[in-house]
Amino acid sequence: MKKKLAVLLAGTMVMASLVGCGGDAPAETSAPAEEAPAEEAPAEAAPEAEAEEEAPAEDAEADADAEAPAASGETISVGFAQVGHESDWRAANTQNYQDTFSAENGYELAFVDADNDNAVQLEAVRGFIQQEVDYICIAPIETAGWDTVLQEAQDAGIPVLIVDRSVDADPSLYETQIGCDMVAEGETAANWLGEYLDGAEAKILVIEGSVGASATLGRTEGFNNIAASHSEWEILDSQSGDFTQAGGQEVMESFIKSYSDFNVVVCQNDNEAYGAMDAMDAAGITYGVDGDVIIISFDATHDGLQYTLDGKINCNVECNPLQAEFAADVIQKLQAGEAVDAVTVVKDEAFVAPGIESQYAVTMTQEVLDGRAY
Ligand code: GYE
Repeated sequence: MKKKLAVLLAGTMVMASLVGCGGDAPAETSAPAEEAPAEEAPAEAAPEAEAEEEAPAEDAEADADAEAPAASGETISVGFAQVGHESDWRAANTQNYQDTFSAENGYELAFVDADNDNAVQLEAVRGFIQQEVDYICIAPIETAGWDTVLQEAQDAGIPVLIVDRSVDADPSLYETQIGCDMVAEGETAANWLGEYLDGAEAKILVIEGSVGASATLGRTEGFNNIAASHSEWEILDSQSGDFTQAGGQEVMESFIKSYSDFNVVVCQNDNEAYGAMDAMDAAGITYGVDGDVIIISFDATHDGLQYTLDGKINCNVECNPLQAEFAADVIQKLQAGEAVDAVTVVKDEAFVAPGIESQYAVTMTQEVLDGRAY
């Protein structure tokens, strides 16, 4: 470790509150944390995530390596500039990083929750550079605007891992990118819809994620790629709900005012779907397998899959938040002077409500839900 981490940006740190967020409970934030929370986190392996890496020979070792402390016995310091605490997915992702980069596993984690604010996130990365952490992980709020600070990190000799979302910066400025394939997720959603509707008309409303986020851009692009070949589909409107329950509800309320005739609502994450369902409940609009409106969601977090099992969400496309072990694996390889893959795609699948059979998705059961760790 180059330098002991000081108390980090205490004023700007907002810890994610790991509340389960069902149809009615908005996410909450707790008081700013004063120190990097690594010590509090229980050591626990991420049980479900799988990676599709370019070097398959080493894949099987990933988990074991990720859990091992630094070979030298020295603590490895890692700064993690997290997006925020906007969703259940994010809470699970944060917990996973805190569990994986624990003191017990040989790490000192400096965690900053940027509260979806680009300026705060850039400031966090610059703080990590000043503190001379060994590695920086960035879950970029937006794809744009990273070249300068990535160059600063490179000039300081600190390797950067881009995690969860992607950036449009020069790839030589960072070591690796780890995350789900957002375009493929959007395509899966639309392919499932085409199969389900089987040629019937669709009048579609889209509640997008945060503006400029690769998760939003990718899911939109993927969905539109497939929609382009369905002349019987019409996308009536597409607005950002900021990946939050409140945002989903607000956008859905305004859609309901503007459009009287729609039969599909695409929510780009589960929390937006909870808000959209609240808005439709209030307006007396029925949805799900027994309703008038088909709901598609993304993330497939525990509560999202409960709604899918209950037949309220028709199709839920997974994005696995348990990604920290892949970041730890990359760091262990860099420590050992080994080459790392430029991109690690975290695998995901899709789930559909009971009664639906699909070549694109798994039909939900209680067993699938019980096996969900987040
Ligand atoms: O879908 C959403 C979160 O970047 C994949 O961000 C992530 C997205 C996820 O807020 O719930």
